Amino acid sequence: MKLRLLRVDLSARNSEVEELDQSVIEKYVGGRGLSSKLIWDEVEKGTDPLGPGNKLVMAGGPLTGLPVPSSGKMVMAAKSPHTMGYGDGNIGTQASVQLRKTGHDAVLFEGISEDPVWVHVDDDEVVFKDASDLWGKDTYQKEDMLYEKAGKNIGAVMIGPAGENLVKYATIMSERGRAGGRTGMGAVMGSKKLAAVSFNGTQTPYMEDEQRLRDMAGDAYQEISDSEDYNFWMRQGTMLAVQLCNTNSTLPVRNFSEGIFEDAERVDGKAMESMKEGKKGCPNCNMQCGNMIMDAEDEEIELDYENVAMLGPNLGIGNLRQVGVLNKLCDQYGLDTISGGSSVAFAMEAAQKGLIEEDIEFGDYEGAKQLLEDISLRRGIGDQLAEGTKRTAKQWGNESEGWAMQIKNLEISAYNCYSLPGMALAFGTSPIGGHHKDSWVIAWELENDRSSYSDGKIEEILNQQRKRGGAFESFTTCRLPWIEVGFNLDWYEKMFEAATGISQTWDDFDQLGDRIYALVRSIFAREYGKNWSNAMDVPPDRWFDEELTEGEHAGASLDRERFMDMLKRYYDRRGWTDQGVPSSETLKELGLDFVIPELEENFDL
Ligand code: PTT
Ligand code: SF4
Repeated sequence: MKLRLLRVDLSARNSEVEELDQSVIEKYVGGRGLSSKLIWDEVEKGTDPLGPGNKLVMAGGPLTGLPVPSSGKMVMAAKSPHTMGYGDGNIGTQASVQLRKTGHDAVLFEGISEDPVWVHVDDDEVVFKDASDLWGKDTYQKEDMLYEKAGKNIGAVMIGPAGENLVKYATIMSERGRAGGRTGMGAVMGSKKLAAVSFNGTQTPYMEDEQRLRDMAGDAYQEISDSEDYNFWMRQGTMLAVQLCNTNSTLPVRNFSEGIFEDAERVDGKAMESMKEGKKGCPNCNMQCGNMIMDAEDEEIELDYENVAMLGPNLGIGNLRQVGVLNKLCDQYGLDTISGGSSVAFAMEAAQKGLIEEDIEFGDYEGAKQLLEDISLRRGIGDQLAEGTKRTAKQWGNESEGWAMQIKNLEISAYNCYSLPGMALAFGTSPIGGHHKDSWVIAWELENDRSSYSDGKIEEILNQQRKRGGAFESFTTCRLPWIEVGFNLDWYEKMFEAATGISQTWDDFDQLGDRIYALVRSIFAREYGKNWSNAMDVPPDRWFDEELTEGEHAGASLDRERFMDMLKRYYDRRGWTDQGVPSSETLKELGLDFVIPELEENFDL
């Protein structure tokens, strides 16, 4: 099997196909694995992430679009304008399936278009379409226009005004509710004047043993729908986490200052169930988790936990239909709900403390709406907040950096960690900044000595990072069948072999995860050079210096010394130096020798 990479040069408006041989799949698989290799190889240190030298990858993997549960995902990756290191996100959309049906496994965009452009890939044909009428429209409008012009069979991704205005945490959107690339992949598209990308394919993606894969699919899907947790998942999806977090004092409330929300029952999974109008989800999935309700403007909106927690409790807003409107606004503007919610909460706290004159306070729904719009359009303080909480804190001063809730500039997702050392470490060592996607160790931690800083937690984090951040991001399939309904991991070895003809075990996939972690970390280290240190992996001061004041866990905070010791033990397990950079021995073991010379310029490996 070979990988087909479509290179699209937006400056020259031409394209070519490059075939990558099987050894690339064996070593990097696809998705994040392939993307991180391409970014290391092709995006030089110091490249302006919003300039022509940055490259944007949209990569499926060998399982994408095949008869495999929840296989409608792809990774979008580039140098992140937000973290300034490797950035990516994962999106479930028909575009992933259609990409592979065009006969390509990944697309790499380079250069910058002079005028707004929409790239349409129709099997082997790449068409550069004028997008001047799409530019300035929101993502809902853009999508309608794309379907009208190219037909409903296409799969499309697009940016909204936030991406066009280069908001540092603009996402790429699809299908009114799928979002990917909270590390600013929407801004990278915006900088390239790439308004939308669509795919329409007629081919069958490569399958080494199609019959075997199809035979397995029936049983695999059945195992999912027969699982014990299936019905509850279908009722609540990710919304089940509101109650879990509130009960355990880990909900982000009013800019992460508390862990319990007085109106949690009005925004939790049960409340959502009482309003539910239907379900939605990604292609090839039989456990669709998008829950639709009517928002306060009487329009349909899909709710997920992160969106609700960051735009509800974290803003002091306890009305689910209003939260729905804020969520919809972010989707229309193409603004990440997590960073957007965190930035608005940061402004609310700053106003409360008198750092800014704006009249906005926690619980102010209209104010939140206005500010999300101002961020997307870069108006007033929205222009500052569009740079993220850390950069804004540097301007607003008064030690506000301590409650700018970010790691490596990326705003932390919706788990409040005063009493969760393990989840705090998972955020700290997430490869792309404060994101929960690679290690959602919270569920395990709540059941296993939550207050400890133990080696056991480090092992669990490593295990999750390898599987979630390595294998699933590279297959690329949704990880939720495994995590939420216990779909057996053995399936993936068999499906991978039937799809590619390559035999790999979970030991190999785990090593893939380690390889990707070392490579992504090397991209950050190369980029930051002498400015890199282990401080980049440490959560904000708020979790160490302040305490929860309410509920069973009142008085809880993280212990800095114990956290730093845990971080050091984590580095040791990874074979990284005390500054969190992979050692030359580790790089050699993982087949990443080519990284060493550039890192040695700044680090003692
Ligand atoms: C993901 C992050 C998440 S993670 C959520 S809700 W989650 C937020 N969703 C946003 C949104 O919606 N609109 C918006 N404007 N911004 C948003 N930002 C936030 O982005 C998503 C699901 C979910 S819902 C999760 S956990 C799982 N994530 C997966 C992953 O990362 N990899 C993988 N192999 N499988 C996954 N399955 C699940 O997919 P980022 P989606 Mg998303 C409206 O991309 O950048 O990683 O940020 O992809 O198709 O929407 O599915 O409670
Ligand atoms: Fe998409 Fe949810 Fe299905 Fe995963 S479980 S593929 S996120 S609908």
